[in-house]
Amino acid sequence: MANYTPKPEHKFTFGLWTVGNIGRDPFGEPVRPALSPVEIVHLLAEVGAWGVNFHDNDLVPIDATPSQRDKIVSDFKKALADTGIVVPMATTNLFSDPAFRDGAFTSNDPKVRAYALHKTMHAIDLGVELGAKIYVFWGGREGTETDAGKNPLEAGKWFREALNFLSEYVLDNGYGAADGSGLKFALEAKPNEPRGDIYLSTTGAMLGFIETLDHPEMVGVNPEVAHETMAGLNFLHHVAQAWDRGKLFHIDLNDQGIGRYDQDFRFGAVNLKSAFFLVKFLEDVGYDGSRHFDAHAYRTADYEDVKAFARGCMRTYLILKEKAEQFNADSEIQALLAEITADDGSMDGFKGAYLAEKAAALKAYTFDRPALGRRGQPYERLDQLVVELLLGVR
Ligand code: DIG
Ligand code: MN
Ligand code: MN
Repeated sequence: MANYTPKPEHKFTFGLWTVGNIGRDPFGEPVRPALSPVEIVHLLAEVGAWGVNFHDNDLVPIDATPSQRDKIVSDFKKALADTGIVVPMATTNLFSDPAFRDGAFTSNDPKVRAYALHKTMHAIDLGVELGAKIYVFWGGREGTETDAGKNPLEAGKWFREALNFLSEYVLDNGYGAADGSGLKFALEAKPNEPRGDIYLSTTGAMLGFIETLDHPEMVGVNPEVAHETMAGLNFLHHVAQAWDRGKLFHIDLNDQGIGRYDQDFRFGAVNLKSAFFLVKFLEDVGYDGSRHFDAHAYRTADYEDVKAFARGCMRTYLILKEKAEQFNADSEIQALLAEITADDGSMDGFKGAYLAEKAAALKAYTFDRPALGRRGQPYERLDQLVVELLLGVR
């Protein structure tokens, strides 16, 4: 039996808010006692994680005094030193406090927009102090319930202005550079919840938005499985587009039923096949970033079950990684792929960049259209082999 023990090189991370989730939901009170950041770091070390991430207020309460902040941070640093757990990513909570009830960077209130910048600059300082190299922006409150009171163009401009301002802050403080080295931003999309509709609702929308920024090379995306899946979209296709643009700076792994609220289930808990194709893609392309499990245990879990949840996220990733290696080594699968992608070279003259003579020759070429339509593809055979690989009978 192979060993699916997580190791640092796997770069498995969890947010303080994930294994520290106390089970509150819109219809129920907390079910688990709160753990301190130090206790969470030790729990993550016990289960074999590599890193821990945090929102500013997961670590430092929003009303902490400067001396309380310093004590919390020094205790946290000691826990990191004692365990070897690192901090690859940090982010700002711009969604819990009532001040953000109408958004943060896109609030209609200029005082709130300014406060969101104030809070984020302090949170970036904290993240950098703890070693973060990726800074995530999830705009949980950047949206509307009615479009009567906010022009989406104006909201987009405010969000762009905030990210340009914060990019300059990062450059001005030497946290990062214009070529994208050092601290980078990763924008996380979600279609809705907690707002009725959230702006920039998919990873694709974020990729388009990034190109409108002053320093696009500093900004990438943090796609989350649950968020594209909530909207009924193919998460892998969004990840592939981000990778194609060199913008997959981070990724939030979990699982989700289509058309449900944001379930943030254990990785692989709902759709093993899409989890397999995602892991295969990340491993095949050599993604070298964090494998961040932005997920939480069932509300029915006690802390032993929370640890099982965390171990399950990592074990499932490693098992699927092994299945991807088996897929790539499976002669029957590879033979089918060769058949599917067969190319007799007859179209080589028409491939690649445009040339006038190429276009003329192609226009003049006589295709046997009925023959094109007669060619089937053995996707049923191939997919069944994947299913049997995942069921452990290959
Ligand atoms: C929710 O999916 C968001 C917040 O948890 C956090 O801002 C971000 C970081 O992964 N994901
Ligand atoms: Mn989520
Ligand atoms: Mn997330």
